[in-house]
Amino acid sequence: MILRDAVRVLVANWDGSHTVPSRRLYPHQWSWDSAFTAIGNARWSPRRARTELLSLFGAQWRDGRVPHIVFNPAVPEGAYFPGPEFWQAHAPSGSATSGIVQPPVHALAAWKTYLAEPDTAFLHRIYPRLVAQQEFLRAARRSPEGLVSIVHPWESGMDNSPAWDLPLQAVRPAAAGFVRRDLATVSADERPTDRDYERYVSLAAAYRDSGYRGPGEFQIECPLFNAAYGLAEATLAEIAGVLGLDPAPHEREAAAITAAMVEHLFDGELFQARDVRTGLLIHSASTAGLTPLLLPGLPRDVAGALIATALDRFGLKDGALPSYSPAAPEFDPARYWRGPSWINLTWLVWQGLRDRRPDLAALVADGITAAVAHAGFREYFDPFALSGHGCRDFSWSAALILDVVAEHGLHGLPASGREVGQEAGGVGEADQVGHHVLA
Ligand code: 9WN
Repeated sequence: MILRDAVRVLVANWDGSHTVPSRRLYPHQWSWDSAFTAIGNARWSPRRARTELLSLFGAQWRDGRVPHIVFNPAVPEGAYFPGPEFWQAHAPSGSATSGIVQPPVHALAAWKTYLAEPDTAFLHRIYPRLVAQQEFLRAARRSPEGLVSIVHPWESGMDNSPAWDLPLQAVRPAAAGFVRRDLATVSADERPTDRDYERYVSLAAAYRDSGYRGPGEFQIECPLFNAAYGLAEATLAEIAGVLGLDPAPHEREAAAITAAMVEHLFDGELFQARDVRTGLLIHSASTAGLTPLLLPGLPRDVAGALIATALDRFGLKDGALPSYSPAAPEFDPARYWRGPSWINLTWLVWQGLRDRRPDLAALVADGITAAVAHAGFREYFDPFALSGHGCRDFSWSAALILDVVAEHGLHGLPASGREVGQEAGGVGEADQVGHHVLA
């Protein structure tokens, strides 16, 4: 049942060449959402996963950046703020886009899509684009320490994480005069505040007015973004190997970023963000700090310390993984990235644990399936009550459950849900549903 319902959500959110994260709240194509959605789609329709990724990279800019939103021209301007009129940006393909980026988790998505159905022609097409995406980050965003920075909280994917509160204080808020669209769909106490939005808009407008060169008043080395960048290099090495290309430059870059992260962002317990403008670490309790577990070359003692932190301060064993430590005063179980459990973030930590601690990875996978079984494919979840928050029928929640169940089975479900899931034939049934709909 849960698998069939997941495929139904993905089918309903499909727009012909990409999947919208949510019909009402996010009616365009988002960059890292497409990567997570492809990872799930690869489990029942690798063709759809390939199309999703290729359509996103079809809007890649000449400088290699992959915009965080590709706008659907059929959707009215007022459906999402800030829309194409605000960003004033176009890809060489002609698509209207934003001009900022999101964590580069796409090489991983391409690789998982390939593993689900080995299609070397797809890898040949996507590899140079994935390399160009990394080259943009090196050329435009690399600091002398060898880390890449983000220039807007939206680039972190974890938009209003408490980790950004301090650097955002230095940003001049935009004058009012814009209309938020998100509050028409989701309750205000689950979303960023108006004060946050004034600063998001101010930063985005300044970056736009710089010709998307920046850097502007917000320049941060985020541990999740850098972990994704490093994992992308490690994954590109795998892809290069399949394509008969030299993996060594990618391996060297993955090792270099891992070393730079350990040297500059690790506080002994958790990876922290660093403010490039002040040179100081921003001490927070964000779950982003656990995601360097994804890096295959992370030293064993550092990984061990991170796992100890995850157990002590993030309740790793206790069900749904929060996006911020419940032990910290800023924790809020219902507001956006300030505490709720998000399936994509939990999935990333799960990936990082699978080889290192399969016992803990299994508990995290159980937490993902239990949250979705309890509340449906919501955007985020109270990590204790498991109640759903944000929008409904959210694509990556539906997609990643397909991946988790394919790897881990249905253990996290209550017995009744498990039976229904098994009766439905698991991912095999989903496959039929999907192919039927695609036919
Ligand atoms: C701004 C689409 C996106 C996700 C982000 C999430 C949220 C947008 C918003 O939705 O951000 O990009 O309008 O709040 O924070 O991670 O990619 O699902």
